[in-house]
This record gives sequence, structure tokens and C-alpha cells, in this order.
Amino acid sequence: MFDRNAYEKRVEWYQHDRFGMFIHWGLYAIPARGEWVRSTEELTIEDYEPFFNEFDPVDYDPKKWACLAKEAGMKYAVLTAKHHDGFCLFDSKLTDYKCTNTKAGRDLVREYLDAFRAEGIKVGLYYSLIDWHHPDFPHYGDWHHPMRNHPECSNENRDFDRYLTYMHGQVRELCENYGKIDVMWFDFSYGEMTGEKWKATELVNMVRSLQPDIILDNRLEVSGEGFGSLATENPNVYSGDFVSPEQIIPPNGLIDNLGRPLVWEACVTMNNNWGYNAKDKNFKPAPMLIKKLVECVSKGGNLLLNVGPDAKGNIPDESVQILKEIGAWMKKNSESIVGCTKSDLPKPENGRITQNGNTIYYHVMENSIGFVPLYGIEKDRVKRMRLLSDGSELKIAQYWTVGNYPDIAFVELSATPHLPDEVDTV
Ligand code: FUL
Repeated sequence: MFDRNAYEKRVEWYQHDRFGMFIHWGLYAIPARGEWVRSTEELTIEDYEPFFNEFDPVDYDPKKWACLAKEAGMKYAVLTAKHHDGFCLFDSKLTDYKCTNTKAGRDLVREYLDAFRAEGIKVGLYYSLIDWHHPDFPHYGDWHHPMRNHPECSNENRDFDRYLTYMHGQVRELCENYGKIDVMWFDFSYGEMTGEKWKATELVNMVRSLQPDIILDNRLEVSGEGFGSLATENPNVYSGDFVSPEQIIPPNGLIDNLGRPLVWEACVTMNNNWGYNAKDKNFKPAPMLIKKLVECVSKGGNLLLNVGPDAKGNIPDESVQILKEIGAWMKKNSESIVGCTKSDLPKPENGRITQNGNTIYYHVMENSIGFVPLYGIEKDRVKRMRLLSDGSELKIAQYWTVGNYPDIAFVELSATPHLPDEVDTV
């Protein structure tokens, strides 16, 4: 039975924390053409084998990653324990295809968990339902399986139940052997491969019995395209805890069929790849990402921002730089992100609004018109206004009536002709 109270309690920290780091890391960092390289280039297991033999992340120091995430103001993280290529960053007893059998010789997931927990960051694991390496994972209805065009490679002897036993077993290992896991990020369903095809109910029950507070995404049911759904009110349907729109921010946030806000997280790349891609220098500037973070929170959602460390274990310099810039803004303004959510006030022309209880955070992103109008807030309801970055007083310039909004409080920005923060002054 779906227990709404338990659900709301479970997702409380997650809706409070708002900003997380996604980490896509694996053998694909060596070819450095993104995490889908085995499929896009239709590489066989043999073609891909050299990367397993070579993998030697000599610079892997998750403490550095954790410090960077913390500096950026991120409160949780999600690392790919296994991506679609099937390679495991943890010491699974169910396969030899794992990091402890490479030159790395270490359990990379365990070290990540220890390092991030030590910085007070909540820890999540991404686990791919799809597995291009496992001999029993089929390539019919393939969703671009690397072997899709190999005539000699049939599904005949593939036993999907055997794969499910393996997959469930690995998820059990992650839930049993690594202490408290805060988020499990399954990826992904497609066509008929959804829900009970993965034995989702059984899987989720097992996960919840081992990790009662864990938060799950909705991809045991759907893919990340579009917005997906959360069947929270239907006790007979598996239901994730949050919707996981990919590379897209819902225009107005998301609501369920009863009009209540849904829990959601937009996952977003910094350049155009999740896994390391040496040639992709198309990084989004930090100011844009700060605005995207504010946008997510102003619509009641989270932002999970991705990094793709290289084969040696270093987060690319560009990403480090971006995270530091975001961190500099967060240092002064995180109060307007963490603990905040969507406001009932209308979106202003020159920015966005986030809210925490009776406190409204007005994000001025453009100095276009020169006023900060608080539509929907009547005269005398504003106790005080402060610039978040330095705590200094802002004066209400005047009250006007605009259209249907009576007695709107205005702050005159001409008093501060240059916005102290040209990205987003709060
Ligand atoms: C997708 C995957 O196929 C991508 O490689 C990436 O992991 C993204 C977050 O989810 O569905």
C-alpha cells in the first residue's frame, strides 16, 4: 500500500537539499567519446576489452570530488555504480567485470561513499537496468544495443530471468554491503521493458526492506524523456519517489492528477555528454547553470548537475572552474536555494522567486526595467527587505496598484544602479 505520510517524510531531506552532483564514470572515460560509445560505434566485447585491461585511475581521490561538490553548495551526489556497459565500480561477487579486477584494484564505490559522507554529503548510486556486457541481457527491442546489427549474435540462448537474478543480486549487494544509501537511481525503461519486466515490485520491496529511507527515481517505469509520471496514488503500480526529467526543465514544475506538486529532479550535463568526452568543450557557462538551478527551485524541483571524470579520475578543469563559480554564488546565496521551493507569487519579468515559509527570495537576473515589483504582496505585509549577499537594508520605494494587484511593493533598483551580482542578485 502506498503510504503518503511515509513518502512525504522520506523525501523531506531531498526536497530541502535541492542541488546534487551526478557523476558518470567508468571504462568509457578511456575512449573519451561519451558513455554510449560501445553502442554508438557498435563495439563488440572484444573491441571494448582493452579499456578494461588498461583502466588505472591513478588520480582517483574522491575526497577531492567531495570537497568540490561541497564548495559548489551541492548537498547530495549520485555515482554510476554500473552504467549500460555493465562495468562495475564496486566489488560485486556476481561478476568478474569490476574495478577490483582492473589495475585500479580498489572498490571505487566504497571510497566514493566514504569520502562524500565524510563531507556531510548525502550519497546516491546510479544503477543501469540495461547491461550490454551480460550474456543474458537481450538485444531485441534493443534500445541501441551494441550488438544489434551482428547477425551471429542472437537472443536465442539468452535467459532474461537469469539476468534479473543477477541484476537483483547486484542491487542487493549495494543495499547490503555499503551502509546507508540515500538515493538509488535506476536507469532506464523502454518499450515493453518496464515495471514488472524488471520485477520492479519485488526489487523495490527488497531495496526498501534493506534501506527503508532510500529514495528511488521513476525509471523502473519510464525513461528520462519527457517528464514521466509518479503513480503515487495507485498502490498496485510500482511508483518511484521522484520524476527524473533529463536535459529538460518542466515549464511550470510538475503536479499530480490531484493538482499537488510532484517531487522532481532535472538531471543536466555541463557540456553535451554524461561520460567524459575529450572533444566536447561545449560547456554551459556558470551563470547559466546558476540560473537553471534557481529555475528548478522556483518550480519546486531539484537540479542534479553532472560531471564526467576522465580515465585517470580527474574532473575536467572546465567543470572544476564552473563548480567553483557556482560555489562563489552559493556561498552568499544558498539560503535562497536550500530549504526553498516554489512560491505562489507570479514569476516576475526580470527574474524568479523562491520561497521558504514566510521568506521570499526575489532573484533579480536582469536590470532591465529598474523596479523590483512584488506582485501579490500587499502593502504592510513586507516586514523587511534585505540584500541576501551582504544583509544590507533595501527600502520599499513606493506602493502602486498594477492591474489586479493592489498596493504592490516596489523596490527601486535605481538606488542600486549596478546590481551587486550581475548573474542573480537576491
Ligand atoms: C540516460 C542514459 O542512457 C545516459 O547515458 C545517462 O546516464 C542519463 C542520465 O540517463 O538515460
